[in-house]
Amino acid sequence: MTATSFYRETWADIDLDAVANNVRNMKTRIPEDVALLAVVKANGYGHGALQVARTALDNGASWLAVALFDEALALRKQGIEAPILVLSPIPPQHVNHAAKYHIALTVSDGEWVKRARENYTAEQSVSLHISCDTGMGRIGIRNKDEASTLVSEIRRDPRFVIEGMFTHFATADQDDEAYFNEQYGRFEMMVDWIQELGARPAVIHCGNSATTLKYPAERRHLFNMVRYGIAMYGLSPSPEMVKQLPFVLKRAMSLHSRLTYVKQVEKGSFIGYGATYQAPDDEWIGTVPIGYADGWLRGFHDTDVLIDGQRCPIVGRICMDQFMCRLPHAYPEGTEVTLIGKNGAEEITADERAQQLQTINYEVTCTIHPRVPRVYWKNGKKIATSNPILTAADET
Ligand code: PMH
Repeated sequence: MTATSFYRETWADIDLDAVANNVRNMKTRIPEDVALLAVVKANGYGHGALQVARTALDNGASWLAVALFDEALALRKQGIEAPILVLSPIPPQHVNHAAKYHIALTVSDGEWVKRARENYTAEQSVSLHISCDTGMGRIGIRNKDEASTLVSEIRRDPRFVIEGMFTHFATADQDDEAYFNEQYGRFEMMVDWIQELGARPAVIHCGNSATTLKYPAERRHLFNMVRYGIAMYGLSPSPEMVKQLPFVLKRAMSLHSRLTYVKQVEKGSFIGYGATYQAPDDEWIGTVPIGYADGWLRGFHDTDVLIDGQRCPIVGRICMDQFMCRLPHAYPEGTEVTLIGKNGAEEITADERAQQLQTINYEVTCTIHPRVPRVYWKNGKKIATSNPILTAADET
């Protein structure tokens, strides 16, 4: 158990009401018999896997997915009973753990099944989802031979259950739909191959956030489950998609800190490593306790933060645990600094941060390090805090 208190005043607020809203909105837009799977890998895209998982399940999701077996196990051990799918291949010797904890695995090749069989000592069955590479080029079967080898290897042990099959789209968030349609066509063909082998599974899924937002009622793109990731956290899958969102996405993460040190420097003073900033005038400088080791990357050096509803420029290089910014005048130590989110009438979104780093919003939220405590809000009230640096025992 991680601690609930923290001693450095830097934290990420996670608005679980926003997640709940994004899940309910999506659930009401997809056909009733299409299941909603909440993707909570990478600690829920940085938002906190357990809290997001619980919120999603309470609001219409019935499945969860993660990338690592470790992430699945952590959820199980924390009391999550819903089906969990691990989306990446895991070493075959861990099949026993998967069987024991009812964690569904992704399979891509017959060789994996063979090796898993050799290691399989558990009595329980294990659910498998066949990954199909329709053009993402990451994992999955690519042709009919691979499909039939895989299915026949699986059939050699009745404890293997083919529960699902899926693919992942490489370009669903882009305006040009040609490659998406090509991938979709290949997936339909692969579903037919598996059906011809008499192994059509109960759960067939291919839609990510972008697919599901674009075609919320178009069954052919959804089969009977969709995998909801980035939009569940309130972020658009791509800048192109912002104009075609079927409902307002509510952003769940904001990032905050407080000034720990405020001083007036004389004209000509240097600030930070490399002495890259020289004050052009006498000016007020504030120090903020978050740095690149927190995922507040050095690439943010020429951007602003929000203090008292105003944009204040970061000056000098970002250090490992702190950075400095220019203040319009003196502010008391302890004044709130917003790095992502609203402060007064101003807002800096994860999308703006992504643009500043020439990356995507996914990377911005995932990169906020676990040493930044997450503070969870539900029904407008703080319900939990997680600080994995300290254990619960350290608090007593
Ligand atoms: N399914 C799979 C297999 C995924 O890898 C992802 C996201 C999702 C669903 C959810 O997609 P969404 O967040 O766009 O809704 N995976 C990744 C990735 O590997 N890199 O960026 C996103």
